[in-house]
Amino acid sequence: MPVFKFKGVDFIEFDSLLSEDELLVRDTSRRFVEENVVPIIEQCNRDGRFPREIVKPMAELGFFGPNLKGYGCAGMSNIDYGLIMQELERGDSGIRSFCSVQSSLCMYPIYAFGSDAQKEQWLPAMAKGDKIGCFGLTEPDFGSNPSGMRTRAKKVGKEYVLNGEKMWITSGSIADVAVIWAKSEEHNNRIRGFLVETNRPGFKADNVHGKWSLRASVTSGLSLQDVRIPEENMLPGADGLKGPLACLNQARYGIGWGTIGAAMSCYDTALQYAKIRKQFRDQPIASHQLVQQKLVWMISEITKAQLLALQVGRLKDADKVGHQHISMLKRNNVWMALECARMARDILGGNGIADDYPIMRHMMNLESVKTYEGTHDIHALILGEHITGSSAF
Ligand code: TGC
Ligand code: FAD
Repeated sequence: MPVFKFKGVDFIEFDSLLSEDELLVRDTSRRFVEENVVPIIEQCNRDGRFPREIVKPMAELGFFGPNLKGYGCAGMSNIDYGLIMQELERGDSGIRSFCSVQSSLCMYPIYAFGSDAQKEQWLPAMAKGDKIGCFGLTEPDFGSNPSGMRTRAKKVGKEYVLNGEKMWITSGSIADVAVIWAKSEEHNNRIRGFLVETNRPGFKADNVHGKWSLRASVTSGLSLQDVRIPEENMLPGADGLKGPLACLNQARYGIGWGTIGAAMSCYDTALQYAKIRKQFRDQPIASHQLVQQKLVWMISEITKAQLLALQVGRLKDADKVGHQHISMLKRNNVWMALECARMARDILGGNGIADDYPIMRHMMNLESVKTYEGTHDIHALILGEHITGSSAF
């Protein structure tokens, strides 16, 4: 079975739009993935194992909280952050997921909404990969509509007591700290964020088994039964649903870039395969018009997705990005990558379903990516509300 080495995908000299520093970040991340992810990921996927051994090496390259400043974080731009996500997801969406959650869903809320003491306690350790975080927003009965959540925090003396269930939580059972979103009785039942150390009595994380997607990522259900935390563990700066939604803006932005990486992996594999696979008159399938049409669709959509991601990133770096821009990026680029994976799978014929090639794994992963961080249709409704002024939720 031929092993294809990734050749990079750049149709319109996209690289000329990146600075030397940005290219360095991209190439360093690319090398990391070639050396540390590609050789092990198919086996991890088969075994349903998250490769914890790559957490420290990722930390050493500054992959955790890369766009945060201070506290041991790398202080990179949002474009740099996006390029890291692109390369990680070219390896596997589960590896990018781990970084998204650590960086955008745990470190970011502590950075943006935390007290000085919370920042000092958690951010340097999380940047080093010594502590792992998870983000508990979704509940068994409240996914797209998190405002209905049932998890409650009750103030008792100088503690909060938390009760509730969270579902589909990435890194749940390997986390040292969980950012738990709960309705706080003390705050008129408004949603607040709480830092819950996962070794507290009453906290339990059970892994979801039988997943056909994101198999190299840990996904857990969380149960909180009378979990007591000191009052200092509440995030003082987050009030209402806009707190967790602000974190989701960061992570959705990273997904917008990450999925380009998955699409590049599928396109590059399909192109290399089509050039050597022969059918009919001893011709490579790449010479057939219908195969070319699929490859052309893929490279066109990947190129458009790169430009969209770059512009949203530039807006983000200039502090001009709106959550509607990020919704368009997440929605379009996940759809684009999933369509690329399906077409690439088709081009490989029967070989497309085997894990000698990365395509089917990307395709299965992307089904989750289409759903989490706001489903494809929820982002359509967010965009629809923005352009019409009418909410259709
Ligand atoms: P709505 O009334 O529209 O908004 C409530 C308040 O939030 C403000 N807001 C935002 N703020 C910041 N960023 C955004 N993107 C925001 N969108 C809205 C809004 O202005 C309002 O503020 P205020 O001051 O008036 O209170 O809220 P709603 O209840 O109608 O719901 C809105 C909706 C549907 C958009 C939201 O609930 C939503 O996005 N649903 C999707 C849920 C979701 O994305 N869950 C993700 C869970 S985490 C995850 O999936 C991690 S996967 C990790 C991985 O492995 O990579
Ligand atoms: P539902 O909300 O029940 O949606 C089901 C279907 O109904 C979807 O097609 C949806 O688009 C549609 N729908 C819902 N409402 C409307 C409407 N008003 N109009 C039209 N269509 C609608 N959550 C976390 O908090 N933290 C995590 O770390 C995390 N990691 C995840 C990892 C994985 C692998 C997965 C699969 C999920 C993860 N999630 C996480 C949860 C994820 O965010 C939710 O699955 C997602 O928000 C959708 O919620 P749901 O699954 O309850 O689907």
